[in-house]
Amino acid sequence: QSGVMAGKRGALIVLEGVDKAGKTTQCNKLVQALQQSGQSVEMMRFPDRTTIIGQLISAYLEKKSDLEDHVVHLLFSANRWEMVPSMKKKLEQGTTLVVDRYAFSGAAFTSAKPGFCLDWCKKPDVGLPKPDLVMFLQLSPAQAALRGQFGEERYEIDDFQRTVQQKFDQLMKDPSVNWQEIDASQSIEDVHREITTHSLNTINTAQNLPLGEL
Ligand code: DGP
Repeated sequence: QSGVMAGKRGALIVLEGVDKAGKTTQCNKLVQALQQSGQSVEMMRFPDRTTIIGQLISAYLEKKSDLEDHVVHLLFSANRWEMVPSMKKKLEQGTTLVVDRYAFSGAAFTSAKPGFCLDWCKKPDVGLPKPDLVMFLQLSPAQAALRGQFGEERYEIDDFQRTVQQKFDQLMKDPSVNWQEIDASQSIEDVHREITTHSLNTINTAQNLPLGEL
């Protein structure tokens, strides 16, 4: 090996899925399991509501403010872009990032609104670091309903979530993304085992590959 970048890079691992699929639970469990196996790993989530852009998004989701749909879309994307320098730095330093939602949620949620095409929705995120693995937690609307009522936030409506699911189905046809579908109706532990196996495999293969771009 030569040059300054002798270390192994971390992997960029994303969990996606419709609301109630269990993404946050599984992200937390995955981070714990990877830490216990000796990996350097950090969790992230989008939207990241802690930044100034994130606070605008949060107020919008909580229906405390109204924003034009294109503007909101661009803010969600900007919220990802603002984290790119720190993401790249961590990956280069060998830290694996486990990310709760990413650009795919961006495209799926906005394109589920009337008057938006998937192609336009994907554009602002073109050039973001490409995940080494995107696990899609698959859960039917009927199964999601068994997990209780949706909350009060914007987008937490059955019909809308059905359309979002269809948009994700379209996004998953993109062969340039490493999609892994996970049956999220299994027990928490079974889903966790599957996700951990895929993640460990990805961490091993990603370290020999350059980080891609969406
Ligand atoms: P969460 O914090 O994971 O509950 O996500 C908040 C809500 O925002 C959820 O309904 C999904 C939606 N969402 C996440 N990312 C995006 C995005 O980039 N664009 C749009 N329009 N919605 C998003």
